[in-house]
Parts: sequence; structure tokens; C-alpha cells
Amino acid sequence: MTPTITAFERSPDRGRGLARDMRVRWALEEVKQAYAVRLVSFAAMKEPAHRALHPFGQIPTYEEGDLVLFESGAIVLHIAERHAGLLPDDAHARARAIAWMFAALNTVEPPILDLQTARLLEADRSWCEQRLPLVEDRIRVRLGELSDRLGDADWLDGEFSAGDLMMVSVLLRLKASGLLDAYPRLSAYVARGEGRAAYQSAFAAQLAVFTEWSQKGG
Ligand code: GTB
Repeated sequence: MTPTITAFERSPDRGRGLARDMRVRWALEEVKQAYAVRLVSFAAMKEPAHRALHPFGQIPTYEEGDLVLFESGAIVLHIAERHAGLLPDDAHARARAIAWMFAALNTVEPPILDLQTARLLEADRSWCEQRLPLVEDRIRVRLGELSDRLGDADWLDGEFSAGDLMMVSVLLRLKASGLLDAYPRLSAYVARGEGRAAYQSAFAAQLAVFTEWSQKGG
């Protein structure tokens, strides 16, 4: 059955692939699963019909038959568990790959989100200038630790896995900040992720949504 995901009708990132449907698209491309996309406006996201799929009125969601999922991590894990290619067969290696998914979402992404919140929503607050360096330092600590663990390996634990997919997706949110530049191993790691054919297809598909919207006069 072809799953349907939801994505922004008009992504605020103008097709830079930073919205969280991108990681779901990437996972689907990695396992070569065709999918449909339903685009939703900001208003429609908060309507009861969408909230029935997503309690917080957000994207992405995932529908497959009578299964409805929200949370990009849960969706990517579901895809990875049902198709070959994103999780190792060995039980311990599989558990470690899942641990990396949680690390990406629960340990690395929070300070990155903090930075984006501080820059986008709190820039006019009197305390923002003092807070920003603290937030950036927390990110640097995580990047240093992650870089040390990655070392000279291509991926975090053996072959590319859903753990790498999630970690690269999270790190990509830092690209514009320049913070990654001080960690050449992580920059190369992110570039390896972006270089994957599945990433490229997913990126092109989400960019096409924005391009079409702009051509319609958006
Ligand atoms: N924890 C959830 C998950 O992982 O699925 C978070 C989902 C989420 O934050 N969704 C966002 C959303 O629907 C889109 S991705 N926001 C609308 C709302 O809350 O009303 C977050 C996002 C948005 C925009 C950019 N950007 O412009 O760069 C990047 C990321």
C-alpha cells in the first residue's frame, strides 16, 4: 500500500529541505518505497481533520491503510523496521542504530532548536544577546563529542543506518549558522549524507513543491 505523508504547502524554508517531512521522504527514498504527499496550509494544519492525524497540528504525518503516525522519528523508525536498508539485521547493531536516532532527536537536536528559537523568535528580547553565546556553546559541546565519536568513520556505527539519516537531518539545520565549519569531520559526514542518491531525490521532490508554489505566483 502506498503511504501518504503530509508536508507544508508553502514551506517557510523556501525548499531548503529543513522541514521535517524531508527526513521522512529521505527514509522512503532509501528503502525505495513510493509515496504520496498531501500538502497542507498553516490554517489547515490546525483544523480538526488534520488534528485527527496529528494532535499538535503539525507536519509530517504518515498514513498507510488504517495506520496513522505523527512524529518524524516514529515515522522513520516505522519505515526502517518494515523495509530492508535502514537498520542492520544483527540485533545489537539494530538497537545501537535506534539509539543513534534517539541521540539525534533527543540529545543533539534540542540545543539546535534552542538556537533557532532564540534567533527567530527571541531576537528582540533584551536578554537575547547574552543568551545566544550560551546556546551556541551548548551546541559546540555536542558537536565536539559527536565528532570525537565519529572519528574517521564514514557513519556512526558501521553501515549507513536510520541513525545516520536522523543525525545528518538534524545537523543540516546548522548549515546556515556556520557552526559546523569548525568540525570538518562532521561537515564531511553531512556532505556524505547529502550526497546519497535517496537524499537527492527527496530534496528535489520537496524543492519542487516550493518551486511550483512560487510559479503559481505565491
Ligand atoms: N517533533 C515533531 C516531529 O519530529 O515530527 C516536530 C514537528 C514539527 O515541528 N513540525 C513543524 C510544523 O508543522 C514543521 S518542521 N510547524 C507548524 C506548526 O507548528 O504550526 C519544523 C520546521 C519548520 C520550518 C523550518 N524552516 O523554515 O527552516 C524548519 C523546520
